[in-house]
Amino acid sequence: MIKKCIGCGIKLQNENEEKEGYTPKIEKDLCMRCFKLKNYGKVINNGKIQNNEELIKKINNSKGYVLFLVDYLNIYDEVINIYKKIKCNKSLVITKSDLIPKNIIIKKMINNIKNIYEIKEEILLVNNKKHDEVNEIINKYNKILFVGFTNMGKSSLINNLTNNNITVSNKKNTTQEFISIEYENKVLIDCPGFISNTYKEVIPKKIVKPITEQVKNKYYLKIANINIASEIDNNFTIYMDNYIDISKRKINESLDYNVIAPSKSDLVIKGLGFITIQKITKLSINIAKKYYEIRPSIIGGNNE
Ligand SMILES: Nc1nc2c(ncn2[C@@H]2O[C@H](COP(=O)(O)OP(=O)(O)OP(=O)(O)O)[C@@H](O)[C@H]2O)c(=O)[nH]1
Ligand SMILES: [Mg+2]
Repeated sequence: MIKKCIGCGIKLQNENEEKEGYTPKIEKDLCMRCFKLKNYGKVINNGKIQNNEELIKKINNSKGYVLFLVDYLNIYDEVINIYKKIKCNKSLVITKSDLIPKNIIIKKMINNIKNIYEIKEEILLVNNKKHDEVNEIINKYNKILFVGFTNMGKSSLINNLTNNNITVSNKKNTTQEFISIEYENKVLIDCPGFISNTYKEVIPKKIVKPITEQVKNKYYLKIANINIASEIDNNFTIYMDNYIDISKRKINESLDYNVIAPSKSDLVIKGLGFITIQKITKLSINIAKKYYEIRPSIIGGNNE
């Protein structure tokens, strides 16, 4: 009989310590990787690397209802493009609502996300302790897949809904295979996460306090080794983990201001969050283009 790890779904084996699914004793329920992740928060290997296109195919073949999870700091084109490739009935679920600053008007943010990214389906808001809107979906369908990029809280939500013990961690790629959970005559399926090319991943543990910085044109803002300068004096409001180092430094060299930022736009840094730029300007940013993008502000309006 094939035995699978209850933490990540991988097939267990006790023959080769170097290979995925290894456990010293096959009677155990967890692979070594999950055991170390759960007990010591340590990653002993990167695990099976997911292929996003293959994952999409498997999800589309499942014929289940898809809950596509993403937290509000990690919404960007690559994520929405994958969301749109999911052909099942689906909803977009904004997770970790406990991390959303109090000044954000949720309804407005959801509306902005719908408009900016042209989302036709409903958008739900949950955290792993408060998930009424997800319960309503579960009541309506028999097979529900929890889909999304790594670290968006899929396994946490399933654990909280069903009292299960799937491995949860702030490391990438925790869930390795599809895990089916039977729950009140329904099947809930935890999916491995999609992988993105992020600049750096920082997951806030506490509510994010937005930080507004006045940035004069002779200074640049330094955030986690990213230098951002504005051609004109400007206000930047930063929505990122509050433990990230932020400082202002004098500009000593001539910079190339080649990124247009309209007024009230967000500069999204993949994996970190976003910065709302108040006035129309040109920016200079010292990281590769693939790590960031500009969009209309999802916070929008005058609630800052
Ligand atoms: N603040 C907060 N953190 C959460 C919430 N849900 C999950 N997290 C944290 O987010 C991180 C990732 O959670 P997981 O449930 O492992 O994410 P996943 O989507 O299953 O990730 P993969 O298995 O890698 O695809 C962990 O550090 C969790 O503690 C939530 O509702 N609020
Ligand atoms: Mg998971």
